[in-house]
Amino acid sequence: MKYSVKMRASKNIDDKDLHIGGAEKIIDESELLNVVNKLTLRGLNHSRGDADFINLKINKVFEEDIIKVKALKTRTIDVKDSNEGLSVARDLLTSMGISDAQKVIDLLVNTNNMRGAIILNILDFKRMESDKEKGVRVTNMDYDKNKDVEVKNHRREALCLATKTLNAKAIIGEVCISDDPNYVTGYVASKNEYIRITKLKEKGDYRGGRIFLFDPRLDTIENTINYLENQLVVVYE
Ligand code: PML
Ligand code: MG
Repeated sequence: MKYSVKMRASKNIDDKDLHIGGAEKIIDESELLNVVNKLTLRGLNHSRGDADFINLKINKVFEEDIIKVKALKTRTIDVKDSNEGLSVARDLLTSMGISDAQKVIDLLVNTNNMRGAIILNILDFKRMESDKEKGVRVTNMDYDKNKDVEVKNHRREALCLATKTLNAKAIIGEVCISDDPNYVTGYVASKNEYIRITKLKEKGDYRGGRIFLFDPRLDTIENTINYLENQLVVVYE
């Protein structure tokens, strides 16, 4: 028997909920208590701050409901600073057919404190999430092996999330800046690859987030959000 475990941690600042971090696992029953323990510790000691509130959700899952997806291939572009990084990201988005890539970058650099991602319609640049404060949180995914439970491995967890996300019919791209103030590498992903860019912000900046590029000609927004939130996906490398 397998279980899905989701952890989400937040902090209360001036009566506002500050998003700290989260994690997703799909594991065997024998690992459950161990994983719950380790994810709780991760929520308690995060570089965005120590949590006041940790939400753990455990669901039994059925093997036959899980789809297997191969991880996107990865490459890294080295840049000297975040200005150069953002301009590389903009050019990659343009090469993916985004008509006003600067608009996407401007939206992303001003994103702050969201639990989930922004979904942007690539035809009219309108946001598609019903809750604009939370965004859409991609859940129910993990690797088949070598799962990192103890400490956050930014690159591997982001690759898992991007692989699931880009496997949605109507998501044609993603751009991400980490909201971890100590982590400045971000990425642009397409259906074919996950391109890391070594600096998309300066150290110490708490801002960050994700934008998914949605092509409404390929699927409905309802199917897309349902897939991102609920479809069980295991990623193999
Ligand atoms: C996050 O903080 O969740 C985003 C991490 C981005 C990782 C980019 C990379 O190193 O490949
Ligand atoms: Mg995070």
